[in-house]
Amino acid sequence: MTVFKVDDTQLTDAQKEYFKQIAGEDMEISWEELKDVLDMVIKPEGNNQGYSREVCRSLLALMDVDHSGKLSYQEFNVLWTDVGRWNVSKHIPLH
Ligand SMILES: [Ca+2]
Repeated sequence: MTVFKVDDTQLTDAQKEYFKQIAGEDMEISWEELKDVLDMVIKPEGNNQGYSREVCRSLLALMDVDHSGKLSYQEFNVLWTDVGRWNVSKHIPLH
């Protein structure tokens, strides 16, 4: 698996702006921010609470290759590519 697909210098301003909206000023995504994104984009079926803290933290840990505890754009992008490839909600237990 190629982990770093995106070079910061290749990001467009629009991509940076979008990521900043999610990640905030620190430009890294915490598990809470990840939950917001997941709940917004992929709503778990029959679950109004959205994704659990455990799922979000597990996903984050899986993609956090530098163990910073948060996802950089590169790390987030790998996750996002996987989200597009599968229906994540069918592969991850929600609770
Ligand atoms: Ca990280």
